[in-house]
Amino acid sequence: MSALHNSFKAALRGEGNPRVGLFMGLGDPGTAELLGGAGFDWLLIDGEHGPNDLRSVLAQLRALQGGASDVLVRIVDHDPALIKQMLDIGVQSLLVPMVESAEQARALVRATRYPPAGIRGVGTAMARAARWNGVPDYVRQANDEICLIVQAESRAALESLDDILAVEGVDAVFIGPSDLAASMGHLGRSDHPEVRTAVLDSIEKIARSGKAAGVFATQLEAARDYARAGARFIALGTDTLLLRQSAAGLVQAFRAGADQATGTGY
Ligand code: 3PY
Ligand code: MG
Repeated sequence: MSALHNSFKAALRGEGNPRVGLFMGLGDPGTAELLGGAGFDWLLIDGEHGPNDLRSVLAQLRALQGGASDVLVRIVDHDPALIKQMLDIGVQSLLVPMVESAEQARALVRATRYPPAGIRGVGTAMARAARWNGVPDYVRQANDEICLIVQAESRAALESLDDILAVEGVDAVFIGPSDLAASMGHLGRSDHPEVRTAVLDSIEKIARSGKAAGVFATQLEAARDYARAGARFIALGTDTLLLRQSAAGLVQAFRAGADQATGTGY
């Protein structure tokens, strides 16, 4: 197996249970390290809404290296220069938000590939991804091990979904229910029945196309519906929500005289 083998990409192509993951928005390597032992199939470092830059992403990649969870990174925009930097520090599975057309998807494929397939600049001596020239043949293997996931999260994106799905080099399409809800006139209501139906229909369409469907869900009942519709990977929430909910729940439980343990030992 290649030193660059991308197990997340391979898992998306396979069968079996959907891969469940968590978005990490705290931007902290300690949190990443802790969550790396929690049993998720994958963890996503969020550089779109979370306060992450190149260095904080790098620190979290290091904290998660060799762990059981595959690592994804969501970048803030479609900038090929940022994509080049992310790939060079070792990101192999990239989630790109707000993709609305096949043209945008094709540009993203090119940004992630070395020539002649794309426009990724070559600087392997500086690149952790290539172990600073320690991986023989890095430039010839890298393209095949990139997993490019585009986010469809607007009416326009769903209207272009067939065209986006036809783009070679896009491995998966991830539905963003919150932005989709906003674009459908239901801001803050990703559980609105119209949004739910659009998400489910899109997952089914993506699955039929042969590409992998991904989706974000903060309710397990929704996550299970999405799995039944054919989602291959599902985010079950965020580190921020987990921490906030359990912290607030603990203090409320104490004040209400209820019983709640934070765990055993200290
Ligand atoms: C959204 O729901 O809009 C997201 O980007 C998270 O998946
Ligand atoms: Mg979004």
